Amino acid sequence: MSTIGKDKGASSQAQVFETEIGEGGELHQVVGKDVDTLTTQQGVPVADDQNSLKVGPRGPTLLEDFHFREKIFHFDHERIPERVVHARGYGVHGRFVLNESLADYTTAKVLTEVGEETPMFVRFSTVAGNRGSSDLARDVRGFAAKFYTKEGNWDIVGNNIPVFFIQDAIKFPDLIHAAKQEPDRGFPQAQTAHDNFWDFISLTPESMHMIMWIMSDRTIPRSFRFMEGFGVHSFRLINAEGKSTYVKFHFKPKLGLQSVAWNEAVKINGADPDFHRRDLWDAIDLGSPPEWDLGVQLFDDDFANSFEFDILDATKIIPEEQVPVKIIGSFVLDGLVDNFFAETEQVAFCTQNVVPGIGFTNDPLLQGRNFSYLDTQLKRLGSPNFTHIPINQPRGCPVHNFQQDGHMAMRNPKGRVNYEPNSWGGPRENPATGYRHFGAEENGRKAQVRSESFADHYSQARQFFVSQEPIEQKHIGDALVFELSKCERIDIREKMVGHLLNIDAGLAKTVAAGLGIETLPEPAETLFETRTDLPPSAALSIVRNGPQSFSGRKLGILVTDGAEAAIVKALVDGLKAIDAVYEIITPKIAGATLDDGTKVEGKQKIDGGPSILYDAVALVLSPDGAALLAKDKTAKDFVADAFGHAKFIGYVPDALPLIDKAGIAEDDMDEGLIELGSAKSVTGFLETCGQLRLWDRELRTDLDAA
Ligand code: HDE
Repeated sequence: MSTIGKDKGASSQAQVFETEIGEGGELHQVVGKDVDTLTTQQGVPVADDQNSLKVGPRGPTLLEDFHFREKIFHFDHERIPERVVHARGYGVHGRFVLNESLADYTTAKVLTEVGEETPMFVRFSTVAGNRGSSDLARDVRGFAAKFYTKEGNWDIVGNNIPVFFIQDAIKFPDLIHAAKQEPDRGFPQAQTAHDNFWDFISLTPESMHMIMWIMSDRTIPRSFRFMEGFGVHSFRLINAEGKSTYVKFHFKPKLGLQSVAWNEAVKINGADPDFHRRDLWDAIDLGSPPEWDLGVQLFDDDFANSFEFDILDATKIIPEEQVPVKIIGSFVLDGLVDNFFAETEQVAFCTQNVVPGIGFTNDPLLQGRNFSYLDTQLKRLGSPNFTHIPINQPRGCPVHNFQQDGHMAMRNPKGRVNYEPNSWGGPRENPATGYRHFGAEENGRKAQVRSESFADHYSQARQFFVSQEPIEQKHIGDALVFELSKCERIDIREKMVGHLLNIDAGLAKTVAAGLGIETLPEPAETLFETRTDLPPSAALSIVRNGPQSFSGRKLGILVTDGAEAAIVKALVDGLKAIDAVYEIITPKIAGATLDDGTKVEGKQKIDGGPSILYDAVALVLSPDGAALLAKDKTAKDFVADAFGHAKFIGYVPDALPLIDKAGIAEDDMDEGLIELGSAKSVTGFLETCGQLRLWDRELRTDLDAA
């Protein structure tokens, strides 16, 4: 017995296996090749990593085994606290190139040196869910960008929605407590459909504009690649003369905007909780990295003073019709991380990270954030030296200062001097190039107050609603009914309808009807005369800013044995030509043999590739294949879901029995079901797929639309 145990451990450790291909193509295992030897953290070579040190083969484990202890100790400490918000995220590297100089407005090199490439790191996230929650939660998406500029790191810690719930940072802990899981039961997570959230919202009228955005499809994006990003606050640009211009930052995806349907989102969360991160990984890995334009809205004090709302109020936008977004450059996100923890998890964004020529305004939300982000990194990363972690280190410039010591200090200078001024030498402040805060004139009485200029909570909420296409308005109504139907307290539902009455009477009535509220409540009381009818803004609709083609999107091609090879080939070629991707879904993962004898590999077995994972689907089936699948629940769901989610469906005539069995009757057949009678018809089908969805189908077929 004892010999067996000993030999096993010794042999598995002493031999390091590598494979080598012999002359005849055979594989050899090579023992003891020149590969690195496993070591402890102290660099001591390890002889046995399979068995702990024991007294005899069945005896107790000894504390003396320092390798065992070190390994377990380190494992025990692998986790760091997850972010208190935005815990679930996905980061990638990128590059920003400036096309148009803002030299009239700012000295920041990143915004004035045309053609210069600035490395970036971007982390996308959901807000409320924990680190292990699913990607398609209805939630705001974080869109945080770190620019490693020549003058230091500049962070835009933005979201995919240009406004926020609250006007003053002091309410942030309440908002987040109410949104996250309830404290007694620990659920629901990653969703706002519960009493505490809507209770807080119903008592916080300033959130109403944001509520319109989060109940829209903006919070269930198809992919990070199809999302806008916003810096939200008004910042300042400061030029060489010390003059300040206000700025709002915008990221506009080159692919256009796109979201999924709510019922689809719910199902995606089950089928692939990593849907968004996988999508981004695949796009970069397959060589189609996403790109965004960086735009700015620039305005001065005259505009700020004449604008209907306060430019310091983060619950308001400045409509693009009033101040157009000027595109000044673009960025591509084309680099996957080498290590998720080292980069995505340890990246520390701080709104306070600005460079010379960029400054803050008095937005009370931004002022609070400037404290919070630095503070939270200490908690999360455990040391004031979190800036020494490679992902957080400036890359475009040196770092010289006399901050020293602390946990995990990695940048320890040599020499005697650690103070400034000194007579030894070393870095000194530089009034010419150093960061200068904008010298805004301030005066006023110290008080805990909210400016009256922040008081109109409904006009822009209405403006957002009336800027939506009918299908988008329907989705907002559906979302409100769904969320409020999950509130147990009727009074909370009623209070919310009271707010909606101040936004749009039609919407309020739809929601009341959906919730079974027979008598409409009184409109919510407002402190000031609040609500003007603002003109609709086309920039606020997803449908009106959707993709121009199927490029960057994904077709699911359901294929069975005996299916027409010419159609499959035409689809595959057509998709490649427009830089779109596809997956072949087959009844068995081994793939299918087509009518000309060629074999196609199945990327998904039908059970693992539901149609919710694709932007559109094609059914290329043989008569036998269709007959077989017409009996299969999963295959029927594949078609029924694609239809229900208003997707375009291409089909060969032989697939009709499956379509029929999926519950799509002959008189349901609409222009979104496109016959692929020949390879030629494929082009037309792919062109049609370039539209987002056939939303009219939903308006025709969904009970709630009536
Ligand atoms: Fe954040 N927010 N936030 N937030 N936020 C954090 O910082 C906070 C707000 C946003 O991928 C935390 O490093 C306060 C608005 C993003 O690492 C924390 C207030 C916007 C991310 C924090 C806000 C954001 C965060 C948690 C109200 C859009 C993820 C972990 C005043 C403009 C960054 C961390 C990443 C993360 C505080 C409101 C965006 C606690 C106090 C408005 C994208 O510091």
